[in-house]
Amino acid sequence: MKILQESFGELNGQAITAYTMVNDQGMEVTAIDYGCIITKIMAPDRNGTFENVVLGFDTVDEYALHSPYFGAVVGRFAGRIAGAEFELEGKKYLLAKNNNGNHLHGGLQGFDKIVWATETVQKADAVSVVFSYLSKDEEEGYPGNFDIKVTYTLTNDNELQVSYTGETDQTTLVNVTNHSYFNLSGELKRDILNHQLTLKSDQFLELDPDLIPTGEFLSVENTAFDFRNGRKIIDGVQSEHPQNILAGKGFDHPFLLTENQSGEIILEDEESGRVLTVETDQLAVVLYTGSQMTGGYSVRGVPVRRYLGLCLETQGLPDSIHHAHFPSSILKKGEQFESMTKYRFGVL
Ligand code: G6D
Repeated sequence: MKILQESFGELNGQAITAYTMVNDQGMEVTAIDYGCIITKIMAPDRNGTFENVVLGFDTVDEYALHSPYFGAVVGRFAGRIAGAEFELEGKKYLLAKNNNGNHLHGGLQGFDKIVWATETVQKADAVSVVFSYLSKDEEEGYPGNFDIKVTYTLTNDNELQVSYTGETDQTTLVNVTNHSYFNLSGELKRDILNHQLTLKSDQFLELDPDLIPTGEFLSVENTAFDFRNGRKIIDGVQSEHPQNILAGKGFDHPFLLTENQSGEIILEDEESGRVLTVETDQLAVVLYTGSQMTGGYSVRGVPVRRYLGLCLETQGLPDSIHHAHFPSSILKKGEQFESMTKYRFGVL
């Protein structure tokens, strides 16, 4: 097990550093202190060939210019907040309107655009990079000084563990996730339409035309949203379900998980033999199939296009502050925000 540290250029005069965690099986995970962005995950296929399985760039300028949150930690509040405002304990807070008049992914300078402080930890069978940041009171319009740590740990079982801890000195909203785009074909050889996804989820959130939850929980039964027994992503692209069409012919939906830490999310690519198992303590996962990646730049030489990658953003429910029947994303002073999501890479 080792961690390599190297320069990843600079942004606005600030040096950016890349950390590559390597385990004894040859798996590698590279992340940079800008946005805690995971830039590369080298995982084996059924023949033991290690290839990159996430969308990412080799320069920080490309992230600043093009990235739709590739690999980044997203927050203070991942997902959308309707009207870019909310009321908490009798006070109204105004946020950036950075997505059709609503607030998306923490605003203009969300956690994905911060240079985080880092430290590394090396153990016999696991290595970690610990990212920390103090999100100041009223930063991006959110109340409270929110002190957050994100830890990436690579184990010798080819598992990447992402854990979040945080606390605030005032009541605030917190919903953080990692926004990696996975493509198990390796080096973006193919798109993700033939990836098979299995999800332990009976319900998903209905979205309105601005992709804001309406508050309705829809059953997956007899729809392309039913991933309980495994389903190819292409089914959602070819589906005539209004919600698949609304999401740009695909998915951009929060799914409520019926189980946690029990193989609740499994992504498979038959051709490469790669399997990604995601386990989380979060109540939901947003499946986003990249239907808004419409071009204009390349990803390590591959012209970007729809369905080149998919996201499995484990998190709370978007816009929960405006839906009293949704589980809350409110964090109060004295409470500890804690969450862990594990990404285990294997082969069929
Ligand atoms: C689009 O609607 C989608 C979001 O879910 C995604 O996170 C973003 O692109 C990158 O806005």
